[in-house]
Amino acid sequence: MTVRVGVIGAGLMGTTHVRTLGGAVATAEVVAISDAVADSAERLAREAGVDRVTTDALELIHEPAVEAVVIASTAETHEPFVLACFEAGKPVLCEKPLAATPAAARRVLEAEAALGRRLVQVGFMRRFDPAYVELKAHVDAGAVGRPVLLHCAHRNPSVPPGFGTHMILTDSLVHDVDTLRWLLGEEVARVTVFAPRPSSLAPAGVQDPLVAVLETDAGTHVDVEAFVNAQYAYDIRCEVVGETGTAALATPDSVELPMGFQQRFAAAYAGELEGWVAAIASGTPAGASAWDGYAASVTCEAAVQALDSGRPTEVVLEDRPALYA
Ligand code: ISE
Repeated sequence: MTVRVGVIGAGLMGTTHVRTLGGAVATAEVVAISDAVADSAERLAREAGVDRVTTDALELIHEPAVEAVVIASTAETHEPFVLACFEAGKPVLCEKPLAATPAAARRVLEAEAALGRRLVQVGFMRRFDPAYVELKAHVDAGAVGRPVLLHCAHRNPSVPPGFGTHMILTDSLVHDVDTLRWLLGEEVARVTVFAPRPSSLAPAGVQDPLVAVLETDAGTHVDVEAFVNAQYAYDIRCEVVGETGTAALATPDSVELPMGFQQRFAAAYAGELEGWVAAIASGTPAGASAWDGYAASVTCEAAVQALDSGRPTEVVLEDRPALYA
């Protein structure tokens, strides 16, 4: 069975998804592309050999030939486009964040809970990264005993212009928030953010790196160094310290480290899209749910408050609908 996919957004992530769907996912076919900028949509459609091109994402969502949708447009568009997919009854893979604010993410989650079936998967691709999957399998098998600490690092060589201090938390740390929740099966209860001496190579006014300490509801402590102008490479680390041992994410040798997340997580993006397509075929949802998107969004907002206030900040999640039990 081949799933016919429409892709919204022809920027960096939309392009990555179209190329991955075309090259690495035999069970999917991209049949439509939209972008608010006509030239961008047309460029990507030409590259991918796709005929249906539009600047109107809602038209793409309601197009009968489109069976499932990938959303890779700007964050503010995620809520209306995901809700339109719900209305059309179409499965949707939405890039992170699920929505631009925690309140918007909550509205999406409540709309899906009211539908009574999971239609949205959030693009937290690390859950499909072979090294993370192996680490989780170790931890789940009890290889390190009960986890007590996680030490993580999220380093980008550089980020695009305009990437400010809060984005380090909402755009980068958000991945570590999702992986810690997924690895541990625990929710974050409190977050504190420390601002060390900023790198002189970060743009003026940007506080980089940051160190977040996240405490889970079970008492596990997770420290994450988020450093987005680290210059030397794209370097992602994670070590789980348990009561009887430790297990770390397999990372390439320093000479082999990639410079970009597209290379580092190429297998993860392919696995994410394959998992999504397989879930559509089987009817059993995979990957991060709207609840995961909502929880990550609330946690990152609390991290922003923690940084701005210089104080530990509680993460308060509203009730979890039965759909996400
Ligand atoms: C970017 O949006 C991503 O999703 C990358 O995985 C992350 O490493 C980067 O820091 C973000 O800006």
